[in-house]
Amino acid sequence: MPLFLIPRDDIQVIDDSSSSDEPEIPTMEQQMNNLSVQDEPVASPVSEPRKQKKKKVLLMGKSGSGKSSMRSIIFSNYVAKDTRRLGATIDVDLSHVKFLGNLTLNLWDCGGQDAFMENYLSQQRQHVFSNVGVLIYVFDIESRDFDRDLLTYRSIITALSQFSPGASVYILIHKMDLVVPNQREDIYNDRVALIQSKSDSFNATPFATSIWDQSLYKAWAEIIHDLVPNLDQIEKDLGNLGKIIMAEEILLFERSSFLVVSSWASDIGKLNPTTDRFERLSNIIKNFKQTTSRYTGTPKSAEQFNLLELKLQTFSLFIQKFTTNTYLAVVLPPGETTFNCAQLNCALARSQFEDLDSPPKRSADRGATASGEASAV
Ligand SMILES: Nc1nc2c(ncn2[C@@H]2O[C@H](COP(=O)(O)OP(=O)(O)OP(=O)(O)O)[C@@H](O)[C@H]2O)c(=O)[nH]1
Ligand SMILES: [Mg+2]
Repeated sequence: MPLFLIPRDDIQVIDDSSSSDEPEIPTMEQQMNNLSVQDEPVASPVSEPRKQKKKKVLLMGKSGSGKSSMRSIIFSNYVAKDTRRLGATIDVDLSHVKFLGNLTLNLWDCGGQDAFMENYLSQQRQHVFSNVGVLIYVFDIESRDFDRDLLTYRSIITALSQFSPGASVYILIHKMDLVVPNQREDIYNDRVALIQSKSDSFNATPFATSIWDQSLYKAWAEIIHDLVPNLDQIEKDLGNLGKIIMAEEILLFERSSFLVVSSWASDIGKLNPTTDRFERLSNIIKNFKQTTSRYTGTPKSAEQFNLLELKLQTFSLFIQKFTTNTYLAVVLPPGETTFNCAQLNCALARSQFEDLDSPPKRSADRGATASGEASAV
């Protein structure tokens, strides 16, 4: 079978003259090694010009509800059991997360103890609630005083409508693992109905979550999906690539959180009955990276693999480091030739996607944080 070269109209073929980094496709190994991360120093947030794609994300909820735990798992390579070591957050823990494209998440992890909550609602009201892009409010399903939690939520919503009426609101009904499985749905639906009735004009999107399964990834992937710029174009290009390499499914992962930010499936891929496969894969890969780190001694935040291949009788899969901020997972029908062609073409397609997920060349905030983790400011 011939090598499928990607038509120039659809996916830009690497042009040697425009990129001195790229080899002349000598071997697959060199290709893969060349998919290096191009981190550049992160400019100080003070000196950075304000850009539209900077999003202020408020993470709120009462103390012990699990806010810092989820933040550490999604953005700082913690596994669930590591979160038992976390202490209560004092005031606001601010992180500056470089994400796809120009998107920077300014993540405000707001300590939930009463004194802090009162302070956010009074002295710091304008400071905390203005220019908010997203509010993620975490409810502890085990809370013994849900009425009080609702009152606090109501006050937060009032402050948000005052200073950021255009913000998106997500409510996470968290620690679902602590509820017996046959009661989960009923309790969840009751809580959601009550919370939504206190959400004013905000259309609060609910999720049931737990740090002990993949539900956390589903919630955060959907939240991030709503925030990523250029998504239409990315999805279109993924579809073109998928058709050319005869893939059944393609997933684009953000490289440090391993959240699925975009995907495409063929007609066959759409028949896959495992509807939670994206978040399952995120969870599996994060845990795989943890294990690799433990047994190889590499830092948790390091890039631990360039390429992962899986060849089974019914399908093949590879996950490869793709652009500066992404990994690409490709599911294919079995067959060595299709597999090799697909890998080569994905490597060739990188430059097209790098253009999409990087800010303009001379911008101060190009690339991800050097560690790939949230860095405190
Ligand atoms: N069972 C269970 N425990 C969880 C879950 N998420 C977090 N926890 C535990 O809840 C405890 C408190 O978590 P934190 O993340 O520190 O809570 P917080 O909301 O940041 O609290 P403050 O910083 O005081 O506002 C930790 O011991 C976590 O291990 C979950 O989904 N299920
Ligand atoms: Mg905390």
